Amino acid sequence: MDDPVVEAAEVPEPGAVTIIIPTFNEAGNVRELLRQLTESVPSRLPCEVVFVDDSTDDTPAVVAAAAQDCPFPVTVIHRDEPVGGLGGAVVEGLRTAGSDWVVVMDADLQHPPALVPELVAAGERTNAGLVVASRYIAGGSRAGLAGGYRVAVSRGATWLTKALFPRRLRGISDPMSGFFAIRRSVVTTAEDGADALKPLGYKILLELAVRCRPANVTEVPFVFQDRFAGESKSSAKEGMRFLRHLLELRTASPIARMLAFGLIGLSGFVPNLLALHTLDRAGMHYLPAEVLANQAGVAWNFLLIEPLLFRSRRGHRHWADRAGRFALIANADLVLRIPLIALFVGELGMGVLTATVAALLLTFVLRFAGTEALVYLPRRNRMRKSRDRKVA
Ligand SMILES: Nc1nc2c(ncn2[C@@H]2O[C@H](COP(=O)(O)OP(=O)(O)OP(=O)(O)O)[C@@H](O)[C@H]2O)c(=O)[nH]1
Ligand SMILES: [Mg+2]
Repeated sequence: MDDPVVEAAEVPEPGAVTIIIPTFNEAGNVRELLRQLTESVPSRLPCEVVFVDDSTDDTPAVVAAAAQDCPFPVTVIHRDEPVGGLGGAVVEGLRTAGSDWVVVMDADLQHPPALVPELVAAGERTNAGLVVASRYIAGGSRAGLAGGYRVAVSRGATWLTKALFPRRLRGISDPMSGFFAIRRSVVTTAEDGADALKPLGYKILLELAVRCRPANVTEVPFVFQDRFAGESKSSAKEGMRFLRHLLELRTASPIARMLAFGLIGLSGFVPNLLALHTLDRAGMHYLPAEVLANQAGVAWNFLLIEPLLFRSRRGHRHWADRAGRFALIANADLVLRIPLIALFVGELGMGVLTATVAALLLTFVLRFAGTEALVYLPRRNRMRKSRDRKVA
């Protein structure tokens, strides 16, 4: 990460709001954006502006030049590595902010700068921790969302997200909004603060609302404008990232993860039986065939479970190490099941069917816990140290 390149004024005024603006090649927009912010914000609310930039064009230079005319401090944090994309950039900005309120907005003028003071005022008035600028409440609209296709995708994504998180997103009609104000304390008092945030791509508001659980949420309507200049960076790839992000948030709790682990495990019966069928037809004795076919199920499970459930928890071990451990635990499950059933029937007097179900459940829980602890448990101290080194 480079040093901030612009400091138009020494320090922000007390009580100021930090406006975080992620930018990726927005050279055509940032001057107009700073002009409109200058026009509408400082007279009503002291502010500082932090651009978190992943551009490959001259956006930082354009900001530096335009900042000369701004009556508030303007900083550009240019990241050499765009970790986490747009969401990662916002988290980077949150880490540097020192103010009570932080506003996040896009650089392309789809979010009206004049609304910034109103977002913070609404939060103060209602004692909210999060104020969302919404396109979907009375007074708001999505005029600038180009084309029926994008409107449909946006609507569908909003519906899916709200259906997956009915409680955490209560009171938020527009969880896809990129324009919102949040009290910094909501982020810092959440467990692990900004470190717990693992945004993936565009949906940083979703990440904050689900992981930080602000107690009180308010919405303010706004009209989503057309892009002022430049090109959209949202793409089909972003769409896939969004779905992965949803899944990751939804399986953040161990119970939900165990459920997903079980479902993936069940799907592993398909390759297992297919392999068994093939080996059987090839004339292999059924016992070695069973053992081999089980490996097909194990491989299937590993390939699905890794990216879907443990994406952010696999960097600390080589993939071969993880695959070996995973397979060992999965096979131990099989070996353990028969003596367990014998124990349940012989010692506890259970019926064979009950004993089998009990053994299946117990080995499943053991397998899940074993996989979590022995394959994917992040070694916290080590990870933190290596990150600290990177930052330094
Ligand atoms: N730092 C950073 N900013 C990004 C990245 N991707 C997009 N942005 C910024 O995030 C904001 C939103 O991106 P847009 O491309 O406008 O996405 P959108 O508003 O969904 O799409 P349009 O409606 O077509 O404008 C803009 O300010 C972009 O410059 C990224 O990878 N890193
Ligand atoms: Mg945009």
